[in-house]
Amino acid sequence: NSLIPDNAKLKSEEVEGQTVECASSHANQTSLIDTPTLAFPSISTADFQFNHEKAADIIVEKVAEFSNKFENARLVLVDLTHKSKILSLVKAKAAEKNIDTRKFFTHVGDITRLYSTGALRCNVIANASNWRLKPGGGGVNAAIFNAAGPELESATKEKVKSLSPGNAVVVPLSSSSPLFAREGVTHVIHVLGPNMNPQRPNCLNNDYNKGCKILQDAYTSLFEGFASIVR
Ligand code: AR6
Repeated sequence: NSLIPDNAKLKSEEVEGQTVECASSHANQTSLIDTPTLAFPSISTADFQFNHEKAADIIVEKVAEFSNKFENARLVLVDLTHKSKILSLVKAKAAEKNIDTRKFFTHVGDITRLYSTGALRCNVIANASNWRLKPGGGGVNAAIFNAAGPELESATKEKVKSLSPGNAVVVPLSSSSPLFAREGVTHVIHVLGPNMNPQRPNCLNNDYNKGCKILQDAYTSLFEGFASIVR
């Protein structure tokens, strides 16, 4: 709580481009600020070229499995634009499955600026990582390492040296990291998904039997990692 600046407490939340006034009383503000929230990008669906329809099914399946396990926590799928195909697919499939929109929703924005530009509080963000857990390489990985500063690279190195596909690692962020100070992000969870891009390591050559299993494992590992922080 103390991490959130006072002047921020009266801000409204923006969900899917719609501004929802949600902090009119002190009690409401407190409950909202206290709600642990994981923002995550769609793993493997850009640089790693994983099929969007299949990825959307897996995201919704895993969200349905995990969202009920969290009594007081939210999962938010984030992408950069309103034109995002993966966000539209997931939104439609989540509605079909009647997933509680208080526990899971989609949001358009930069995952490194969710609070400062979208007024969306997320204490944990996920990264679609590479196996070496190195900065750069484009996509959300480059954005998160850039925004977090050198603190994220050193904290990551302290935890693990590499990741195999389908796994995730929780990295606590130092309070000196700009991502912590500006956005209120206390942890980054690196996730390595399946790769269908022949230009990248561990390419599965369109083997979607393996690919779907690895993507399911990746989300299980991500949501279990988040659960370990919330508990
Ligand atoms: N905020 C929110 N979502 C984003 C952002 C951002 N700043 N940037 C990208 N996305 P990708 P992958 C979305 O390619 O397919 C890296 O080079 C994007 O639109 O980042 O798992 C790593 O080092 C898409 O929906 O990850 C790996 O080598 C999603 O994030 C490789 O790419 C994931 O896109 C991983 O490829």
